[in-house]
Amino acid sequence: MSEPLVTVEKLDNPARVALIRFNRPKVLNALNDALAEELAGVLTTLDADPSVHVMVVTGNEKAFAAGADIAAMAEWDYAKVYNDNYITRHWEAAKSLRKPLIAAVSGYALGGGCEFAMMCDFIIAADTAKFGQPEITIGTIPGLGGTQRLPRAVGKAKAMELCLTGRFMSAQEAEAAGLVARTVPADKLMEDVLATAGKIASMSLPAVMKVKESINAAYETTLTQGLQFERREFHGTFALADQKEGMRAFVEKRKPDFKNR
Ligand code: DAK
Repeated sequence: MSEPLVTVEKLDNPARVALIRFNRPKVLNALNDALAEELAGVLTTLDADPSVHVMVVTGNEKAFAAGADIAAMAEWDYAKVYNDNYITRHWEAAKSLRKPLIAAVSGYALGGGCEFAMMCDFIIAADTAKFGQPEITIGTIPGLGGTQRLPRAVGKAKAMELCLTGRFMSAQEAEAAGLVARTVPADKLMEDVLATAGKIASMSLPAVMKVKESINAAYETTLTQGLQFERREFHGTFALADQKEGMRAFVEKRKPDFKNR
């Protein structure tokens, strides 16, 4: 049996959190078609698993992922990548998840690695992390959303400069620019990310999914439509037992016992 390209652990502590790890350390977790297919299967399965509320995806100390596998792609031609819908079919899985997916980034997050991290709901970075879209240096351009999500995260000027030069950006710069939720010392990355995931996993799952859907609507709609969507979802929470439980617990000065209903 060959090693899995993506490993998965459903954790007891914190409960309801699943940890997914890219597992191609010899090539800095370069993302090939087989890895993308495994990842899509894992994400889809975990999203449908009621015992999991939050997913965390990570790499290793040296690399989250240094991009798509260049050696695999080097000799492909246009007809092949177009006809095969080159790895797009697998990556779309991450876009349709209803539960939160957090990227824990240490080391390199380049090209498709940076793009996949941006497809996650938020990124927590080790202070050693390096982000970039170096595709231009190998004669191509970002293909998994780099020219679209990066400007939305860091603004046009910085996205343009990064994609046109292929320069790497430090975790500190990425945080200041808004790409990263928080930067933490490298040796505390997983502790911090898992505590964050555990906190989210302790909330009411339908409320968590409504927050995710509403914030994502901010990217897809006008402000008026987005506000209306949020209002409907807010009103909708009043149909949940967890809204009653959460507010009653506050009034009664106790911890809520959410049932995810
Ligand atoms: N692909 C294949 N192998 C890679 C790799 C990659 N992206 N990155 C690193 N490796 C391999 C190296 O070849 C080396 O292998 P060996 O020589 O040991 O066999 C090993 O990993 C260690 O790398 P280095 O020896 O280079 O390590 P260094 O510390 O010296 O340098 C580095 C680290 C990250 C600066 C360097 O490895 C590097 O520049 N890597 C390439 C970064 C890059 O250009 N990434 C962008 C690739 S293009 C799409 C989806 C995705 C994409 C497009 C479309 N669709 C859904 C349509 C994405 C495209 C890309 O990401």
